[in-house]
Amino acid sequence: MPTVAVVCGSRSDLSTLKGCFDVLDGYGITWEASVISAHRQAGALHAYVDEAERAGVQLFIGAAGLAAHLPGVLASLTARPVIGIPLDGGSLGGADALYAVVQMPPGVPVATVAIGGVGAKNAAHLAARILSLSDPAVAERVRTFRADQAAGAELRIDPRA
Ligand code: RP5
Repeated sequence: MPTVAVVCGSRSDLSTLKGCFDVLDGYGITWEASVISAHRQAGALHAYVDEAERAGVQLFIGAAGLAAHLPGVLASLTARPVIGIPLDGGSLGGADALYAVVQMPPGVPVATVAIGGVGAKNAAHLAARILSLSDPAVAERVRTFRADQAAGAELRIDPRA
């Protein structure tokens, strides 16, 4: 079983998650992805979380659109960290999913990232930072990523040159 389990609510969500998978790969973090709908397959979701926990998954990423209850249900089923990605799937432009994912009741936290593809990438970056607390190899890759990002962003303009 991999370190990170990514669960989304529909096959239609998978293309948005590519950035998440790529970033996890970049950090050398093992992952698996499953389509299990909180609304359509509640029993299967419960069974999957039990199995994943027993097998040693350390962190869950949940992604869903519309009335996006999947990340919250994940957080109800596990004590491991859950990161939620609200997806832009409907006429409210993802605001519906954002509210559903972020507005969890006290004691059942979901670390919520931005809507859509940006959030998908940041879910993986946040997972890496959490895992880096106990994995020195991932911590080193996070350090390298941040240094490269800063170097790539730097721009100095000297009109005298
Ligand atoms: C949510 O409903 C899914 O996460 C998806 O974003 C949205 C639409 O699902 P489909 O009708 O495409 O299966 O549960």
